[in-house]
Amino acid sequence: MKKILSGNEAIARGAYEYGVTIATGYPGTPSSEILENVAQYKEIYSEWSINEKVAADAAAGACYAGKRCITTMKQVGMNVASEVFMYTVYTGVKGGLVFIVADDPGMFSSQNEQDNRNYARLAKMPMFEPADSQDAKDMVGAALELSEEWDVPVLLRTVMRVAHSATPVELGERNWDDEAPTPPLLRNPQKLVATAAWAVKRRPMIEQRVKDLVAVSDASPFNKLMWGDRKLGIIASGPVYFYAREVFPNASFLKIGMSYPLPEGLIRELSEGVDELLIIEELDPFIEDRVKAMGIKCRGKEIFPPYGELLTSVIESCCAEVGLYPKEKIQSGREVIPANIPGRSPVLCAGCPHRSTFFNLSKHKKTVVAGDIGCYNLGALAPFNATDTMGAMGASVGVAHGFDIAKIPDPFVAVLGDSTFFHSGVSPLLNIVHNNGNSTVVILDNHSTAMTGHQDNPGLNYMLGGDVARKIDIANLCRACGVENVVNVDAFNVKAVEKAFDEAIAFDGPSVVIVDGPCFFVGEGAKGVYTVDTDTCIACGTCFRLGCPAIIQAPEINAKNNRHKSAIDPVLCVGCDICAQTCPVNAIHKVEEA
Ligand SMILES: Cc1ncc(C[n+]2csc(CCOP(=O)(O)OP(=O)(O)O)c2C)c(N)n1
Repeated sequence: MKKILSGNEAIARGAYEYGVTIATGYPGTPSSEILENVAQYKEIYSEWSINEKVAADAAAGACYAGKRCITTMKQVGMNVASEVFMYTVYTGVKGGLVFIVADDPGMFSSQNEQDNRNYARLAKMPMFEPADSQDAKDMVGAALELSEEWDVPVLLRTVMRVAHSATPVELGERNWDDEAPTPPLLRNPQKLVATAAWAVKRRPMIEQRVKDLVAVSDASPFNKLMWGDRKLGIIASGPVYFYAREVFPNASFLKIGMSYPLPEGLIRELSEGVDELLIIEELDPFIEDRVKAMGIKCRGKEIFPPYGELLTSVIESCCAEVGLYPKEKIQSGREVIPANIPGRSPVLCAGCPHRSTFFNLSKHKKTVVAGDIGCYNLGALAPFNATDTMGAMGASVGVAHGFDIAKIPDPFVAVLGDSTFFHSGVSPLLNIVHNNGNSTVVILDNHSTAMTGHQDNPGLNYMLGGDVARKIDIANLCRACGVENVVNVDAFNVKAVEKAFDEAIAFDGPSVVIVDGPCFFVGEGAKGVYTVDTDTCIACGTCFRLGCPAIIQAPEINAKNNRHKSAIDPVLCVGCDICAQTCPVNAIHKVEEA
């Protein structure tokens, strides 16, 4: 039976069909739906772990116990998990272990555009790259088998277009003995303890394995040499293969699906059979560098940019520039976003509990804000313009400590969310305490990992799949880290939030303010609708500084300052009351129900 599945759904299906019994991960676009779909297969234990490294360690442990495991992450999550594949390449596996990472060429939802194929080379770990959903499902099976046969973790690297596009997939059944008991762990410290004295003995094997795997790559059904016109040969991997095929339907192609190590025999065969060889790949010259190192003449990054997606339109115009494609054939209208659409800045949702924090921080222009990754990243944008730094998850707490030890003259705070705190905020908080630091850490506890789709985290009493979980109290955790000044404040009380910030910043020693209030989408729903009394409104603009999408311009103008008065869109308002609390003339009030 065939079904149309997204790449992420297809990977989940592959995990089901090919006997995966443990699946771990940490959410992040464009990878999150993999685990959410895996969770629907009751034969597979799945969990959102607290971060990618913990998820990958857990998968490593389970694979040592003989289970087939996958661990999923977004592209920057690979950095967090990197310790784990660097050591599992040495220890090997028992059950198959597949690291699944979704890269983000074009940076649709990421702070950088790293090309994680480089990690395969760095770790010397085999890698597959699906071009569509069928590939994605099949490669889960192939990667697990390769992992077990070669005693090595395998990387399955997708990109956003594969993760989120839906194409037909042939479905199979799960052929796995789920009732078989887990045998005792096979003790083998010389292999599983990656201490220098033992690991160094395995080092030459790792090099040899990569050399031997070249033959496997050459024989892989995922590496396909397809002869066409001998004037032009193209090597492409992932979805770029389809884009390139569309531009050059008659060329000879090597479609690469197993991309580390590369199929050197097939590459040589193609290069010897064509007049000109092009490497069309998104981001880094990963294939090109290897092909050139093999002494083969080819062109790649001298024609195509090393950033962004290489969609059909980009390939056409780049090739037209160097005379490889007729300029007059370039098809207009293929742009993803037509140039004449005005840009719109994203804003916090109506009813967002983060609003009171950024409204207050934006009033205190002197306060430096070390920001973090979550919905609250919008605090960096208008109308708040409050956040000064943001680099990676959990970085806010360490960066604030850096401000402290550098003795910056202005007050400062770190701001991060509950999921981010659990992910990588706890250890830098311990670091502040241990090193006699004097920073204020603001934890925006919206009872959710909201930005990536409301996944669970240790502050919540449920797990992926719905089972009841032990709930960690963030305030007690901070106290256990040694922070004496920990306060909880209601996120929907603007004045109380301001007071808590002022007191925490003034406090001599580390302090934590937990701004507590549920994300609207996990809370109890709308609390009513508010309205603006146009006669009372003085058009001061204070409510616009809340950046609430429900607050709009009224047609009426205040003649004194010639500015539009405010109004509230009743469809968007959820009754959080924040605008009413901040209006200096009390012009905003709740619409009483009839
Ligand atoms: C290393 C890494 N993993 C995953 C992500 C994807 N990601 C961005 S924000 C976020 C979680 C945000 O949750 P939280 O801190 O609770 O803030 P909220 O969005 O709920 O306000 C995640 C998982 C990332 N950017 N970096």
